[in-house]
Amino acid sequence: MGMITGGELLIRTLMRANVKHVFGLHGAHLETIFQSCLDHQIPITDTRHEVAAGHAAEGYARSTRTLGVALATAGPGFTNIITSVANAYLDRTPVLYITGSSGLAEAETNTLQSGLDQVAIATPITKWAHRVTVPQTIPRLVAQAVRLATSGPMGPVLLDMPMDVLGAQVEEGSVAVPETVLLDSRPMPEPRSIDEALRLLRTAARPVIMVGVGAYMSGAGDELRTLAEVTGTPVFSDFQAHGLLPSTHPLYGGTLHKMADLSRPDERPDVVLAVGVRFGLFTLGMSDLVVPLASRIIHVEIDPKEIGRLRQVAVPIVADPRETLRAMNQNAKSQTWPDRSQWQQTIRTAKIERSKRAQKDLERSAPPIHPLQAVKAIVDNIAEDAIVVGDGAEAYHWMNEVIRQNHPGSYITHGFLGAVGFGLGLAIGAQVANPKRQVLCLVGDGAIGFTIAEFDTMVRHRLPIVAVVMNNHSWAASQHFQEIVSGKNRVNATELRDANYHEVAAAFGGCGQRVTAIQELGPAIKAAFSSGRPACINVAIDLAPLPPELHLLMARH
Ligand SMILES: Cc1ncc(C[n+]2csc(CCOP(=O)(O)OP(=O)(O)O)c2C)c(N)n1
Repeated sequence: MGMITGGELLIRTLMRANVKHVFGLHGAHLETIFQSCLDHQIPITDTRHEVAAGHAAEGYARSTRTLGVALATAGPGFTNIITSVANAYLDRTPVLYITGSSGLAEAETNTLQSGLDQVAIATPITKWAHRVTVPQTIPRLVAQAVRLATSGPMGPVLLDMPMDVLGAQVEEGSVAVPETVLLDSRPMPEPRSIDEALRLLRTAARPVIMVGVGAYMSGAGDELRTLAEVTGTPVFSDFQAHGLLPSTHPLYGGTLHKMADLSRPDERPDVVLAVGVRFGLFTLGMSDLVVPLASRIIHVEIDPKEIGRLRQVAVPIVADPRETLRAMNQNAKSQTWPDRSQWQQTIRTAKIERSKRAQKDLERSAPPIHPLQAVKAIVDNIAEDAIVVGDGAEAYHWMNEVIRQNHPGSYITHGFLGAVGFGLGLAIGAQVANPKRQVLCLVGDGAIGFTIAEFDTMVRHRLPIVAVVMNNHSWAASQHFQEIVSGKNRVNATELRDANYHEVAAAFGGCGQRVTAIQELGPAIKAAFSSGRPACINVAIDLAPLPPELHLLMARH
């Protein structure tokens, strides 16, 4: 047996963890990893900015519910990727970030790309951040990092690998690489809590199920559908659980914010079964618009920190969401459930009323294009299983009005960090993980500027993503916020120029088109997908309208 490098030990361990693809941007500190990827045919999607590599690893993880891996070099590579680490942390996305750093032997010598304690900086925004100092420990520590990232509550981990640890030569047979890295072990609910939860649900007059990231990440879709159907309970989902119950299902009520439409006293939910949901932004914080203060809550959550965060919980269940719903179903099936058809009808009526309110905007015949018309044209012209990434600010709030998803993990949009500009990166990861599916990235004209050079990455890696820019020559959510909070005449530094974003895509070798009339948008989307090339459709939209969800959010300021 010969000698192998630390980078080789890392890649061998990742292969045991089923890692088939990584994202990154080269730096000399990482060279042995790049060489081992070459030897083992692990493709690296190399991006034009580390943050896009990080977001791509998130997009890969979010669309597959498996680990994403991102590589960033020492110093500026690390600082560039931090927004992605923070986003993965707040969204609970399982990503392993590998960062290079200067050699241990060069500690405190003011050498290139050094002088930062990368682990200290990453610690508060990861589940675990650690510096590997002994090459022989690489397999053990990488396996530990992977297990932590992929166990509930999932989240990012960061391993900092000094250049001389990655480059060290180790006798091949002297270090064992673990056979199995991933765990398949889930915390089970107490039978007593299952009985209590079912009793509360059965006695409710107007129960709802709210699903969130935990339900999605635990793969609870089938169990959710069964419970909803057996008990006749309508389902609302947060931004990550979209599609867990197909949007076409008669019991699907919409995203969590839509619960605010149930505003009359006789239509407010009285029991809420929250499955893997984190209360906060998507339940409108302390306000009772989404979750009535008087409602009784059953909270199924793998992280005890989330229980009781904003609301008193009647039945707390700290366990895996899928296993909890499975246990509930086992008992629920043999029980008699009240007829809930009237309550279900109330929710269907609320949905119909909301779409009626949107009708006037959709019927606008003259330019400028209403943003709602644009997002509707998108959902009407993409494949049934397309993945939609929602970036920008008002742009994705408009998309929330019309999005229909029948497959979980197919609408990837903002969570608690709300970092505009993450869309192209997320789309790259989603497309790499799902090469046969359409991937469309909806993005604001402000947001696209953050990583517009990623059209180059898409062209080089043959990723036929279609980006639709909602061009209102403004940081619209910011500008509207100023107008509402500070005054119509107090707009300051939130306007943009009407730029030819589509020409940037074309300049990198993709295709691009400007759209100024709504009739052109559907055909443009279809043509872009049939071209098989990355594309940018630059749509001139009306700046004036405010998405209904933002009315709700801004009303709280
Ligand atoms: C990285 C980052 N910087 C700044 C903000 C503050 N911010 C929130 S919304 C917004 C405007 C976004 O404009 P655009 O991308 O054009 O989307 P639109 O609102 O027009 O859909 C900004 C700058 C943010 N959320 N994230």
